[in-house]
Amino acid sequence: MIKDSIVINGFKHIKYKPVTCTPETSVQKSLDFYHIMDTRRSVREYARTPVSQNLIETIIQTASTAPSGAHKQPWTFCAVSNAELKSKIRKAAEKEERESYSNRMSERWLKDLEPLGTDSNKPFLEDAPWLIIAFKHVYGYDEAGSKHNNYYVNESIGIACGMLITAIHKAGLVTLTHTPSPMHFLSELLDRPNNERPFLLLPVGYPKDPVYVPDIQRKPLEAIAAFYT
Ligand code: IYR
Repeated sequence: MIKDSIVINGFKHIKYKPVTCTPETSVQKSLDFYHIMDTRRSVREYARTPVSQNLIETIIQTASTAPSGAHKQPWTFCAVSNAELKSKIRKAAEKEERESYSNRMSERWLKDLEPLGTDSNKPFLEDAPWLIIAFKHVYGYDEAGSKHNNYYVNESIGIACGMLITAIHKAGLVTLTHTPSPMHFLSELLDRPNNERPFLLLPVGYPKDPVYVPDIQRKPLEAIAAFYT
């Protein structure tokens, strides 16, 4: 008799239910998903079309299905639609970006960004109906309120942000990974606790119509993978 659960180290383990696939449907499903994801682009201009909080909540729940070090889930996703707060975030981000573009970034870096057409103006921080700011938890608290360590925090939140971006794309929305630097102004404006540090800022919404993106190509498989069979 196959058991529904077993106990390991005194902890209950439940029977894993895989997504139903055959070797043939796996191939088709992975191809279909690749083709969907290959249409994803970072978009810098947003339509004013509203996006419901409900939709943003589901996307964040998808992100939070990510694996994390010792399952600590060391993240908070702050979702901002408040116009006044978005405007404050834009002002503070543009102040840092102006300094970065004129003094902090190297000539080489600025040259590398030319094909992408970025500059220190960030209208998307007000135009997008939502801003999601991912905060990493450099440490956490247990049930009794004492501090505990988190593990592989950057890896964990990086994976979760990747899944957030995937969920955004699957919902027909667009985003971009904005990294104003330094970003501690986000902790202050959003009044985040001491154990949280801003990791990534993502505007989320529908794209402006029409919208244009740089004509850049992805590396081919040979350039990104090595097989040892
Ligand atoms: N953080 C700046 C600069 C920037 C840096 C990289 I690397 C990019 O791929 C894009 C932009 C900004 O957000 O404009």
